[in-house]
Amino acid sequence: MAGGLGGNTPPAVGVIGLGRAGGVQETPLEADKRVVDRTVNVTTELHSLATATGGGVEPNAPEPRPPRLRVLVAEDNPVFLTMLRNILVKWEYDAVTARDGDEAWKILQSENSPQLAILDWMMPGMDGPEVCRRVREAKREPYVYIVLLTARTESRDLVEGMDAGADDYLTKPFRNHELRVRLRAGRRILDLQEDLLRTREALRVQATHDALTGLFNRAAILDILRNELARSGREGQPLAVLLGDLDHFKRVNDTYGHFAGDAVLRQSAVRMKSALRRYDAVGRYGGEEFLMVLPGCEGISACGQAERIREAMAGSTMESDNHRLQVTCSIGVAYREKPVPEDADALVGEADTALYVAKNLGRNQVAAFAAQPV
Ligand code: GH3
Ligand code: MG
Ligand code: MG
Ligand code: MG
Repeated sequence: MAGGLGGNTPPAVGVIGLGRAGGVQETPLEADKRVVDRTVNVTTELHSLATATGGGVEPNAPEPRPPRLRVLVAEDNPVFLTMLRNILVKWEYDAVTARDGDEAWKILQSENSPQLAILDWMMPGMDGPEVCRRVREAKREPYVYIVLLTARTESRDLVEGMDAGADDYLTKPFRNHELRVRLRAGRRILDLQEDLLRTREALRVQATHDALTGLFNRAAILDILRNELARSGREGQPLAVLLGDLDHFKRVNDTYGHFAGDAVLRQSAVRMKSALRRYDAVGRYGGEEFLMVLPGCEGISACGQAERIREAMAGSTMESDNHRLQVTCSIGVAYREKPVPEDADALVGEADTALYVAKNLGRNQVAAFAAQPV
C-alpha cells in the first residue's frame, strides 16, 4: 500500500501546488515581454519536434554519394589475397582483408563490420564454412552476405557450404566478371535487407508512438510502466507515476478550433518532455491526458517533479494560430516504495484519483494519492 506524504493522519489525497485558477485564458498580445520571449521558445520547441520526427531536410541539398560498401576478403594465399583486394578497390569497394578464418571471424564480430564477405573455403584455423556457421549463429543485424570460394567441385561439398549459411559460391579459378556479378547480386540483397529493416523500424515507431505528439502511445507507456516496475522492484528502488490532464481543454477546441487544440497538445508534449529527467518516460494516455513514469522517485521528489511540470505548462503562454493561450494542467501523483509489476493498474488508478482531487480543488494543481490509514 502507498504511504502518505507526511502528516500523521493522511487524507485519502494529499495536495501540494499553487492555488492559481486553472484553465485556458487568452493573454493580450502586447501584455508583457515574457510572452514574446516565450513565443520564440515555443517556435523552437515546434522546430525541434519537427526535426525529431524527421522534418528539416534541406530541399536543395546535393544527393549524397552512397558510401563505399565494405567487403571482407579472407584468403590464406597472399598473392591471391592481394589480387582480390586490388580488384575490389578498382570496383570501388572498400576492401578489408584477413589471412585466415580466425582473423575473418574477429573482423566480422567487430562494430561496423563488413556486410559482404568473400571467404576462402580452406584456410588455417577456422575454415570458410565454420566462419559462415558462426556468423549465422550470432544472428547479427544487419545481415552479412557471404560468398564462399572453393577449389572443390563435388556437389556434396557445395551443399555443405550452403548449409553452413553461405549465400553463394565461386569455384576457383574464376573470371573477374563472375565475381563482379556475384557481388552485385549480394549488394542487391543487402539493399533489400536495408529497406526491410528501415520499414520494420518505421512500423515499430508507428506502433508505439502517438502520431500527433510524437510521444509514446497508451499501450507503449503502459508497457514501459510494467517494465520499469519490474526493474525498480529488482533493484529495490521506488517508482512514481504522474497523470497530467489539461485543464478545460474542451474550451480551446470550442473557442479556437480543433487545429489550435492540436497545436496546444503538441506544445504540451514538448514542455512535459523537456521538464522530465532523461530516464523518465511520458506517453499520451488519452485525448489530453499524459502518463509519466518516474523510476527511482519516491513521493516527495515525485511531487517536486510534478510541480515543475505544472510550472512548465502554466509558466508562459502557448502559441496557436495567432492566438496566445494560457494553458494549465492538473497532475495526480502515485508512487510505490517497493514496486512490483502487478502494481501498474493500481498505480494509474491512484494517480487518476489524485488527479480528480486536483481538478476539484480548482485545477492547475498537483495532488498526490496517499493510502488510507489502516
Ligand atoms: P477538465 O479540466 O475537467 O479536464 O476539462 P476538459 O475540457 O479538459 O475535459 P473534457 O474531458 O471535458 O474534454 C477533453 C477534450 O479534449 C474533449 C476532446 O474533444 C478534446 N480532445 C481529445 N483528443 C483531442 C485531440 O487529439 N485533438 C484535439 N484538438 N482535441 C482533443
Ligand atoms: Mg585456402
Ligand atoms: Mg481528460
Ligand atoms: Mg482535461
